[in-house]
Amino acid sequence: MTAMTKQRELRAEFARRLSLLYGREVPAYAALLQVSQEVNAAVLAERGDTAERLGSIARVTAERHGAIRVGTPTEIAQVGRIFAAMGMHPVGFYDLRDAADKAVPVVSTAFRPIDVEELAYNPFRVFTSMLVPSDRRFFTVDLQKRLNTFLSRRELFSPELLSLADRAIADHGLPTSDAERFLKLATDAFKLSNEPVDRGWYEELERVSSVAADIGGVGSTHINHLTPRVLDIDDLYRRMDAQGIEMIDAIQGPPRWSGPDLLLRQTSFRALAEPRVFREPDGRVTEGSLRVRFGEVESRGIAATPRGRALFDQLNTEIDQRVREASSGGPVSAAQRTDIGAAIWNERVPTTERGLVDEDLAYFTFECVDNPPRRGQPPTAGLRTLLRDGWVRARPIVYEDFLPKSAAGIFQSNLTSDGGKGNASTTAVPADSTWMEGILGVPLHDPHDLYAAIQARSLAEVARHLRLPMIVADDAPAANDAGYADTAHPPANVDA
Ligand code: OOG
Ligand code: NI
Repeated sequence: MTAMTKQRELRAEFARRLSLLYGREVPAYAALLQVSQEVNAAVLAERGDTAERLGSIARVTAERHGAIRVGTPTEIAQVGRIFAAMGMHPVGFYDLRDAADKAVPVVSTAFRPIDVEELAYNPFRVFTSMLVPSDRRFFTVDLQKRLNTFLSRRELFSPELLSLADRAIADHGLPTSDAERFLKLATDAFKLSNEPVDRGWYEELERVSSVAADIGGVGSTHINHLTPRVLDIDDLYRRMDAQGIEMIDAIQGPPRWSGPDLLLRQTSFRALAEPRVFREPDGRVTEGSLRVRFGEVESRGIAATPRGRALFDQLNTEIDQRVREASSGGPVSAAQRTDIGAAIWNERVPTTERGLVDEDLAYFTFECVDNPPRRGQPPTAGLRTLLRDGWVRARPIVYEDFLPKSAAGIFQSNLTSDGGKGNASTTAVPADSTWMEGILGVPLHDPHDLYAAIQARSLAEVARHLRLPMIVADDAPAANDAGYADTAHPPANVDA
């Protein structure tokens, strides 16, 4: 039998090779990795086992997300085949055209593993954006036509790479000799090209949107950034700042607060000028530079339920409002904004994991405790009571996805031109999740469904173990229950 390289092994090795490639191309990324490792080592030393509550240190150390940008439905469908070969599937739909004030004319999804075991093995995910040239808020009919002509002439992924991808999908991996070829072609496809960039064309697009120019102004694609995960992003921010690396103003996502990490916090250092070759309008080939690629870092928290997500969105609105009020007295600094955010969160969100379970704000898996406090049949099938009485324990499920507002913030803070954005009324096609699904030809997973299924499976297992027909969320409101002393907040935390 020929030795096979499994899809998960292809994924882990692809992530490793991209990281080596990006470190060679963008030296500041290598510095960021170094600082990330220092931060993680410090957190592990300080917090011990609890540092690994949201993933083993081995997982977190290897963990990256990439970001790529493509131009057409054909291109994103090809990207989908290459990632499917590595066990990465499209999850979620992000419309950054609406999430941003500046011109970000793309819609996006994230390709990632979806099974618990696959995520634990290597969670590599790639935020993948596709240009929408039909959107009249950004592009005229004429520019759309010329863009489409330009894009239809380029080939990002060779037929050989795509056919190897299809074989890896069909056979759940590749013979090891072919795996090497596949990995080489896949990694090379995201290398920064030294083909001359047509200056006139690039600049025309840049006047509309830097993102459009980065995607449609060049003949190939490249990895835009590769993001390591840290266990303390505030510490990382301070350390990078102290090294004189220019960071964007803020950490995106939830503020630092007194409760457990939730969802996703991200920050980045500013896009750096990289040498590129240009073809000038008079035909001369010159050396110049472009500022499109940057370094991002993130810390991941617990996945929020739809209820938790709605609360998060509502608190964002309230933070914005409070910041607006405060700014009537003078400019509000990033630090002040963080303080305002933290105050609101501390007041409105339960500060313990148990509180998050009780109010159904975040996803957990549940398991039976080996030595429950009492013997025999548990008295109830209610989850809160089982937790309180020590029959069952909860483990948080880590958030594996992205946040549209943060993604838009990261895009925007790295744009060299603001670009223009007209009004919405003349958009041609509804570029929505159904449309994206049709283009990819495979289901676009809903992140909530994936987390909910993981949680439900663990509850079914608990029920089987305890010989209960099913586990139900207790219907008594948590705060009426004297056993919830560790929940620091009254029920008014949530407006339901
Ligand atoms: C993608 C920006 C979004 C994130 O982590 O939210 C993103 C891009 O710049 O192409 O990567
Ligand atoms: Ni990113």
